[in-house]
Formats: sequence, structure tokens, C-alpha cells
Amino acid sequence: MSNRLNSTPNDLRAFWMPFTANRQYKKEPRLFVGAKDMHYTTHDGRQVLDGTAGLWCVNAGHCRPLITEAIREQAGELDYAPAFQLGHPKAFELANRLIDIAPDNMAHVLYTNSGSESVETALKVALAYQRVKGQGSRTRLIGRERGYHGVNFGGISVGGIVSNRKMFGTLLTGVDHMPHTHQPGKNAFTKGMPEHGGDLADELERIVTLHDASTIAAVIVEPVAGSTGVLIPPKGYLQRLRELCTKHGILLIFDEVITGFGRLGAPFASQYFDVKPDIMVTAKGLTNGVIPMGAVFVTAEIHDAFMQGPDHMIEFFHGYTYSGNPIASAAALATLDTYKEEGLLTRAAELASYWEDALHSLKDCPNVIDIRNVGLIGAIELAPIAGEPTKRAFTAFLKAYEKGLLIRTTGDIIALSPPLIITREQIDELFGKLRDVLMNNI
Ligand code: PXG
Ligand code: PLP
Repeated sequence: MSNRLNSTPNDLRAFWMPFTANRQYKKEPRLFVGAKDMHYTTHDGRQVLDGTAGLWCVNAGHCRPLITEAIREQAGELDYAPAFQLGHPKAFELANRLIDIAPDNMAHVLYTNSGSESVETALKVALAYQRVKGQGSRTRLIGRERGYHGVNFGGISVGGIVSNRKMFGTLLTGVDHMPHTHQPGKNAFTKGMPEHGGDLADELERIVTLHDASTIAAVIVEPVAGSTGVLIPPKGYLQRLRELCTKHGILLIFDEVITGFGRLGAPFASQYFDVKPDIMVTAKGLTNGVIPMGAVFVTAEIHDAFMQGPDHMIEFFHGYTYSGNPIASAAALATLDTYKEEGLLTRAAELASYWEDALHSLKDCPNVIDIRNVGLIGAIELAPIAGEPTKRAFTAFLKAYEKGLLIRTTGDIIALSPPLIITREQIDELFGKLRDVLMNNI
């Protein structure tokens, strides 16, 4: 007997949804059937203002004509080309265009299909680099508490979100974690970078003392931790991490999956904070979220270290069926064109202070215990309901959705990251709606 569900086209049971309260959702489904610029259209015909750029990825807004057209054209011209030992022009063109906007020490790009795959790729490049440099004892990877680096095994091993880790066994060995930088007692309601906590970077020195530098390959951090509820780096923190990594011969990996492609007001957080990593992990905004694609940037020094041995030999045993896929490459090129034409990679810098003021105006709402911001990112931390963590924020999410506003919540934190095309009027509308939600007894 088949155990298939008795399916009809509108039956919601078969799809086990990702990171979703499946039972709640299927009792009260929320479906999008269309999108344009700053808005989604729901299945019941309502407009919802997108306060989160989808999942932090639709940086240029929805259904943008250049991107839609590029995908259409590419699908009719060259749908797929093998990625191994063969190529197509757009993957090369895209890599050059990406290097043009990247921090100036970045020289080469490896393609993936998601942020999670970009993380795995970066960790593997780091380990293999140490080995080809004759430092094969450097096998440890250092992450950070509350870090999010996707959901694959390497990423959850260096990541620091307990619910994403605890069900999955022993993970990668040889991983250690620095402490997170959240110090609400000292930094609550800071606008921009917190004053306190820069010295937490020195915890890396403690970890080096414990394991010895000769055992450590790389440190991976999000310049701004997003998924855990928006933790902005304290002043001096990233600079200090860079200094310590350089001092000890450890590679520094920035996971820019959320911060990449204009979110802070510069193309990448590396440029915004003026700290250069050795490896940079990206995805999401690379294709405006429209087609799965990620990119890992590395320095010439890292790439060149692999270019040895006979010419006919593969230098790095890694890659995906869809690395640099033609349709994804076309979508990414059109995304970069859109960003360029509309100045979107720096637009957040123009809007940041307006955004900051509007966000912090919610300080007087009930149960708000912290507000944080940088670029076009904002977070509002709510006091949990006693004995029912996450419920207050989830209720806010549901009520906001009813009022025509899309927000994201994690724990009891509301995270906001609208498309970079948002207008000042739409910022007012967003925070007006959110104020209504927060004032209304949640
Ligand atoms: N690194 C970072 C820093 C991320 O934020 C990933 C890796 C993984 O990317 P993929 O494409 O495999 O999902 C992410 C993804 C949220 C949220 O609401 C955040 C992410 C994904 C979905 C939701 O905070 N970040
Ligand atoms: N599993 C099997 C059986 C495969 O043959 C392949 C790729 O050829 C993969 C997994 C990996 O798939 P991808 O390259 O899309 O990551």
C-alpha cells in the first residue's frame, strides 16, 4: 500500500516547510501569489509591504524588469552548460564584475547555489589552503556563539545557534567558538555601533593560547550577525579580530550573505567597516534572491597557492553541478546592472539616518527592551512572555501580516531589512504599522 497522502492541488500536507511552524501554518496558511517592487500580493488579494526583502535577499525589490528579462532570454538561449572542465561566457563576465565591486584584496570567485553552500566552500578552501601552504596542522575552525552560517554540517558546526545544532550529533570536530557580542545591559538602544564589547575580540587570543595558533586554520564571523536577531559589531571589534588573525597566520572569513550587496550602504560590510577578510562568503542579494546562487571571494594569495603541479591536474577538488549556472549568471549580471543604474549599493547610506530615527521612535512602545540598527537593518527586541518564549514576537508577526506588513522574527526579536528601493514615505508607513501592532496588547 502506498502511504501517499490523498492529494489534491490545494492540499498543503505533503510539503514539509523549512524553518516553519508547520501545524500552525497549515491551519492558517499565508500564501503570496504575486510581487512588485516593495509589495507582495496575498492569495486573498491584499498588498503587503515587504519589510524584510523576502528573506534578506530581494535588495532591488520584486519583479524588476531587467532581471526578469535576462532570465527569460537566457533560458531560451543556453539553459545549462556543464560546470566542470567546460564553461560559458557569462560565468566569467560575472566573476569580473563581482571583483570590480569587491574589497580591493579580493581577486577570484567560486560559485555555489546558496549561502549554506558558500559557507561550506569557504571552510574547505581555508583548510585546503593551509595544507597546500605546508601548514596541514592548521585544521581547527573558530566560529562564534549565536553565529548563523547556514544549515549544512560545516555551517552548523561553526555556527552558534543551539536549536540549529543540538539535534544533529557531534558535528565537525576541532571547532571552537568565540563569545557573541550582545551586551544589552551596557548597550541597549544604541544607534549604530555599540561602545562596549570591542575587547571581546581578545577572546580569540585566549582560544589561540588554549589550542596554539599552529592548529587553527580560520575564523568565520558575520560582520553583522543577522539571523540571531541583529548584533552589530562593537566599535573596534572587527579591526581587532583582523589584527589577531594576521598576527597568528589564521585566515579571516567574513560571512556576508546578509550584509553583501548594499545592505549597509556600501557594496560589502568589509568596505563599510574598513576591515578586509581573506575570504568572503555571499549569496542572497547576488541574484536579488530570484535564482539560487552564491559566490565565495578569495584573495590572489589563496588562489595562487593552489596553482601548482602539472597543468592538466585539477587544482581544487570541489564544485557543484550548478556552479555558475547560465540562468543564475544572467540573473546576477542583470541584478548588478539594476544595482548600478539605481545606485542601490550605496543607497542605504543615504537612508540610514532617516531609518534609524524612525526605528528608534518605537522605543516608547510596551515591552520593547532594545532597539539596534546599522545601514538598512533594524531590530526590536521584545520582553518574552514569562514561560512562553518567542510567542510575543510571533504574535507581532501575525498581526503585522494582517495589517499588510511583512516582518521577520527570531526568538523575541523583530528583524527588519527592506528592499533598498524603499522610500521615506514607505519607511513611515512601515513603522506606523509596526507601532499599531506593538501598542495593541501583544
Ligand atoms: N550565512 C549567513 C550569514 C546567513 O544569514 C546563510 C549563511 C545561509 O544561506 P542560505 O542561502 O543557505 O539560506 C545565511 C542565511 C532570517 C534568515 O530570517 C536568515 C537566513 C536565511 C533565512 C532566514 O534571519 N540567512
Ligand atoms: N548526489 C549524487 C548521487 C550526485 O551524483 C551528485 C552530483 O553529481 C550530488 C549528490 C551532488 O549534487 P550537486 O552537484 O547538485 O550538489
